[in-house]
Amino acid sequence: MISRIDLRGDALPEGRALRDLLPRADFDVSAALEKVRPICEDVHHRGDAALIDFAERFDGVRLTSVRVPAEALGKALDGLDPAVRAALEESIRRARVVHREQRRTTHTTQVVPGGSVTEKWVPVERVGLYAPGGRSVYPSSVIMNVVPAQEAGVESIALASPPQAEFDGLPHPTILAACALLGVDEVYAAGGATAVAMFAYGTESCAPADMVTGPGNIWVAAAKRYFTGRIGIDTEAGPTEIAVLADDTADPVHVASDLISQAEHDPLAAAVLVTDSVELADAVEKELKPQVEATKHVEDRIRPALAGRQSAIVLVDGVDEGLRVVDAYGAEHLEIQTADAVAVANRVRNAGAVFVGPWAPVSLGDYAAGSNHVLPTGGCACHSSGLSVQSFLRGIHIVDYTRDALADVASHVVTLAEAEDLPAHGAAIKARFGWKVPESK
Ligand code: HSO
Ligand code: ZN
Repeated sequence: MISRIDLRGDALPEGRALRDLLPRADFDVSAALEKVRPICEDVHHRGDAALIDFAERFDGVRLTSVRVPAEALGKALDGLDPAVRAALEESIRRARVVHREQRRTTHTTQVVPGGSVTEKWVPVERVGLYAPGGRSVYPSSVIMNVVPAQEAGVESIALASPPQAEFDGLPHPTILAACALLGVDEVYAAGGATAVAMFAYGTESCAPADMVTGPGNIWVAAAKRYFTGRIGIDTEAGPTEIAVLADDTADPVHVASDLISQAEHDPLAAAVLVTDSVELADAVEKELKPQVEATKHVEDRIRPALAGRQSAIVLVDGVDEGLRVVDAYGAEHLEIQTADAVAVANRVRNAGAVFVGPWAPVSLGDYAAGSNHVLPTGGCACHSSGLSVQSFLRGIHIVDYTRDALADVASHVVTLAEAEDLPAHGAAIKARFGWKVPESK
């Protein structure tokens, strides 16, 4: 059901070469780019009419309007199972506690007497959030996108989710209910690339957004890439990944269930166990079989995900080597199930989020740890972070110098301008001092 990669014995290769030993799913966003281009441009030219035509073609429903009426949100909340409502509220509360602390304060650095640089943090003005429909109707992802945007102080937040034929062309009711709980009342029934294009260009009913975030399939990722440079995006979300670094102290039942939990998302999801214990590897493999069979999405997602080339059990010589492997891989989610898990977790450099010890499974983080579940995939954890308040803020430098403070550094600026063959840059300084450059101190 899951392949093995044996890295024991020889010294591990360095850097990229090590990462190349750990295969990932094929997720070729550039190929999808060509297909989304005409869709995005049609939305650009025909606005709402294009959105309505695409909804008919992709979602099988003819809409009268793409904007979801306010009453539909209230109705969805009224119809929400009270237990689901309580769970969503707890998830929101915990996410708020964590994200509120991420707010950044304005800071002024006195560089020299009379010369200061202030870094002022300003929220993005308008954000469009995308919540997928179809196989992945995740109100939890609505929370993970909306909460950091709200805590960052974003004033205008709109959400789009695909229209559902079975709900009269409205997005899924749990998505609408989550919006109502979060206080988001601007919601659109638009799916995939068309939703991203709607936010990027704006249409008759939807004002353009400065930024689009939220998970989605390859078409959403391709549309985000298409608009990069025009609007801000979070990272392109690829298939979900879990890596578990475990030794012989780990419980194979837990390890197996955690691997399966993320394989449940997608046939391309990756589940990777890195261990120095052959006994644990054997026990996890044995445990996978009955657990996989007992769960719901076996044939369409879990079995293909675990059997896919993107999933594996990786054998290493020790926990130190295991750390090198998980760092090279840069998993979206990394669990540490070893002796002294806290110390091992503190040594991790590359992961979207790290889950420490036996009582912090990825499922907890998906719903109710307070952490964010929108995390970098495909190895992007080596250079990017998950969604946070910071994602929705811009730091603006405010430069304030007095005449004396400028005079003190004037000759250095002129020298550098000349060294770069940009004399007009130097002239802008000289003009202020009667064309005689004061000596720098
Ligand atoms: N594990 C997914 C998020 C999610 N899980 C939503 C359940 N619902 C990607 O981080
Ligand atoms: Zn999940």
